[in-house]
Amino acid sequence: MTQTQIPPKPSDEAEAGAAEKELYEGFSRFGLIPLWTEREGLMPMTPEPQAVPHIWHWGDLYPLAARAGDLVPVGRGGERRAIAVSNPGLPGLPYATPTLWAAIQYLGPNEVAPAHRHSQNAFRFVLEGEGVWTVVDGDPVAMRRGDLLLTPGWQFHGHHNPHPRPMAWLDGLDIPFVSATDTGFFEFGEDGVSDRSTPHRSRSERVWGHPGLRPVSATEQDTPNSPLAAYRWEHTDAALAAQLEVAAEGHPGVLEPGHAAVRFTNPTTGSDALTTLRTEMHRIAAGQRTAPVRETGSSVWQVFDGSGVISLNGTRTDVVRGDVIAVPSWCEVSIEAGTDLDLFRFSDAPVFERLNLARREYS
Ligand code: 1HN
Repeated sequence: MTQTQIPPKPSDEAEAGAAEKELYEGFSRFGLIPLWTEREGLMPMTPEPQAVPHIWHWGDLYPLAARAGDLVPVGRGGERRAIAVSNPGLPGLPYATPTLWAAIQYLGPNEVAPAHRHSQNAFRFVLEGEGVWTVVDGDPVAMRRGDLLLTPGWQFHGHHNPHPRPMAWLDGLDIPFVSATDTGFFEFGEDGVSDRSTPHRSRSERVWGHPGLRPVSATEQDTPNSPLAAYRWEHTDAALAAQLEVAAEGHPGVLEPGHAAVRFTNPTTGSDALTTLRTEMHRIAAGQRTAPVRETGSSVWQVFDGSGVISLNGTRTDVVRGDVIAVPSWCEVSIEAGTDLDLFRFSDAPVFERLNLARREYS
């Protein structure tokens, strides 16, 4: 048996320097990095995200998406005419934050985005317009302003626009998270979409879309993602309006004064609608300002209606309908409503809550 060679202790400074150099060369040669050179980067006192707070204005996004509609065909291969926001702190990556993808997708008259499926969870949120159907596992789901449409992981989905008008919407996916964890799978479906019918209500909504009523059926299992494919604006709007009314009558019901919020949930479990993505709609009454708050995990907001000012780590920016806002981990956020202000928000909170890494601090 060969014995491990232990180098003799260096006797003077020059020898110590040479010995240290040799030690670090040894680390490098064998693929090792000592903690003492890396500790601060590995374990900051509070989160130090590379992603930065950033705002993309709808007035810049939409014309470019429309131009892409003129110049770039949609079809097999590229799959979607989706243009992702790229956080300036994550240069070259099509990521809003380290975990969240957000894109504007544009589909022209009579165009079809072909069916496929992937393990990434996805949703669409419609800022304006209507006339596209997203066909989710064979169920055609109409898309209209204010609606949230779900495409849970591994369900086939394609979109078609049978109308003479183009339509654009916001896509949200957990692509960066799935990429970082090497858990992505993808499969092509048939060319086009399986069902070109255009029902007002999908089968999913007809079965699952009745408040507080769970179907008693032969398949009564809870599902990790929501079986409800569409959350309609008329319901979201009514829920937000009612919260503010109840609060105005002197009863509890809102998140904070003048600030109503609802979360889109999975009716089988009451948890978030998608396992990796939290989706919410917020309404802030004109003149109200939300309490500054920091949270771990990141989020993306889109102004749905109205205008106001968003403060991100103390920097104030005016926002109007359609603007998309990236909020990195531990960034302090406060929103002031100029007019009554409706905002859609999505985040990675379900992941960090499950992992016991969720933290929130009010300033
Ligand atoms: C996707 O399937 C959609 O279905 C949108 O609309 C964006 C980005 C990357 C990969 C798949 C969609 C996507 C996507």
